[in-house]
Amino acid sequence: MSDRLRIALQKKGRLAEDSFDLLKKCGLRFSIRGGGLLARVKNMPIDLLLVRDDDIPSFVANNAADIGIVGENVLVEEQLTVQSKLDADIAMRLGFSRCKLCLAASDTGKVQSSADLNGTRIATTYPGVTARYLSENHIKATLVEMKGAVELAPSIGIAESICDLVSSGATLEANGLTAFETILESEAVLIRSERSLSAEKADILDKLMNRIDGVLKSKDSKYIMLNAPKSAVAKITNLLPGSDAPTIMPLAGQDDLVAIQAVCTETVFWETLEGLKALGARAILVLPIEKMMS
Ligand code: PRT
Ligand code: ZN
Repeated sequence: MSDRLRIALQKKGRLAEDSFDLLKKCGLRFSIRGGGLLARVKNMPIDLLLVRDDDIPSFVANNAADIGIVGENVLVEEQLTVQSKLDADIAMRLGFSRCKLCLAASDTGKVQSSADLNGTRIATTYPGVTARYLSENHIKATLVEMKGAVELAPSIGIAESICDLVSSGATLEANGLTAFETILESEAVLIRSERSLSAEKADILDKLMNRIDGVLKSKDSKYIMLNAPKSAVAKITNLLPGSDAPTIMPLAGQDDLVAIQAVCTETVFWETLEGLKALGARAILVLPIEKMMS
């Protein structure tokens, strides 16, 4: 393989746009056009391998790609169902495409909780993760493996419950189903194998992961600027969410006031601003942060 770092990404689907977006925010310049399998990053030695999400863990494990971005649900399922140990694991959590793998059943059926699962049928596209849950909880049930449309299984009479991904819950509701147990929480993850990379690739991966870290940190971070009475500085700085060491500066011609500036690494809510104001803070500005590197 060449010394260009190869990243396996979902070509089309729920992960694709957010994965492309994250890499673009990291400064990678590329365009995804047509049906090509490979897209070249113009300004860094990186190639993007555009595939179905299910193939990403094995492509990384088998050296078709160096790293990949995939749902944790797909990675864990592959780890549990592949014959020998899968050489691909989480290098970084990415915080998007969050969803849960849940057991769900009809409100009127005989399964209302995990305690009712013994001797019943569960339809799922995640036999590995579902079987692990059943075994850990000493439940004996039959798995009905499906390729999709799992939510229809109870109404067509092939299973009493399902185990499927849920995000808003609208699909379950539309099919008269209610989730009664979460067996896996998932988000998009960056995965890599344990193989060592060439020095060039290791370098570029290091740089990329630092940039991803910066993008993720800056997402919820805000820069706060305000003026405050000197007497309230301690209370005001205490209220700034997730900030250490704010900058405190004198204000020309205002002996009793100081200017405070701080990076807040947690969400700044309206309630926080109201609290700051109640302590005497004035001219409060909350600014977005585009990039961060520590
Ligand atoms: O074609 P390819 O094989 O690449 O894609 P795919 O069709 O297998 O996957 P895709 O694009 O649907 O999902 C990719 C990944 O997105 C999943 O592996 C999850 O990690 C993540 N994700 C996040 C979801 C959902 N949310 C989600 N809601 N994947 C699927 N769903 C489905 C779910 O299966 C159910 O049918 O959406 C429906 C439920 O959604 P709500 O909002 O009604 O609860
Ligand atoms: Zn898929």
